[in-house]
Amino acid sequence: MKVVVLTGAGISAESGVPTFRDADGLWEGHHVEDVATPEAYDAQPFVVHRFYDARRKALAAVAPNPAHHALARLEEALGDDLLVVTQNIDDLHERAGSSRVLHMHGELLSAVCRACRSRSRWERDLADLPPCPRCGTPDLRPDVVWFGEIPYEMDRIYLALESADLFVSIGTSGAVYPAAGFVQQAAAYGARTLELNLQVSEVTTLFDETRHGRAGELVPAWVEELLGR
Ligand code: BJW
Repeated sequence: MKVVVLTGAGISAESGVPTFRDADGLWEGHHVEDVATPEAYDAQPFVVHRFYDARRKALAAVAPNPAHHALARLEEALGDDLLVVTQNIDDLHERAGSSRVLHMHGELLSAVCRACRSRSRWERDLADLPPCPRCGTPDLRPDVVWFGEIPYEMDRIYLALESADLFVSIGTSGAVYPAAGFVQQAAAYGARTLELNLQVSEVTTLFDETRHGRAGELVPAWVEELLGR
């Protein structure tokens, strides 16, 4: 059985990573839509750098939770038949042991040079304008996908959705496209669809089945069920 899992901020919430649109979703009074655009970066690069530098630093203090670990166990069982598509820029899936993960909105631990377009693994701050390791230009930005930019890996994601038997969405509000449209694409190609979320999302009605609760409980239970244990 081929399974595609889409994850959003809700899967990392119990690890202590704030979501975007829940009660604690504001950052220094900004909505994510105010800081996650190329226009915001051009207008106030230091505000945007501080937002991402703070989140990159905070990664060191968080750890994968039972939901991330359960998906890693599912990969052990299904191998290439599981693909995790994450909108999250943290590295908690990888730290739990998952390797088949596509970061469609980029990664906190990566920087992209606006001069030479090269992408480099990046663990330090960017606000102090360090030089690009490849070309030396001090014009690195977070390697993340902002509103109006094209998400990464779309070809591989659409191909996986076309052949999926099961599409599962975990902890995402369905407020942001194209990810919010994956349920309809997967269903159109014949997949069964399941949503696991703390509460009703903007696309809940599009799923064959929805379960409400915390990802740290729902995901391990669903994985055990799928593996017939
Ligand atoms: C729990 C839980 C627990 C909490 N357990 N659950 C009109 C129609 C269609 C599209 C558009 C449109 N107008 C504009 C667009 C396009 C635009 C868009 O979608 N805008 C919307 C505002 C409408 N999209 C884009 O611009 C995208 N690009 C694009 O479309 O390019 C064109 C193209 C596409 C495809 C092929 C070719 C071309 C780019 C979008 C980029 C989004 N970037 C961000 C920032 C990334 C970097 C960063 O992290 O800072 O991505 S914005 C932010 O939102 C981030 C997230 O990945 C994304 C989604 O958020 P998520 O993960 O859903 O979090 P929340 O907070 O919203 O929800 C958390 C959920 O968890 C909630 O449901 C809780 O209930 C739940 N929860 N605790 C279980 N313990």
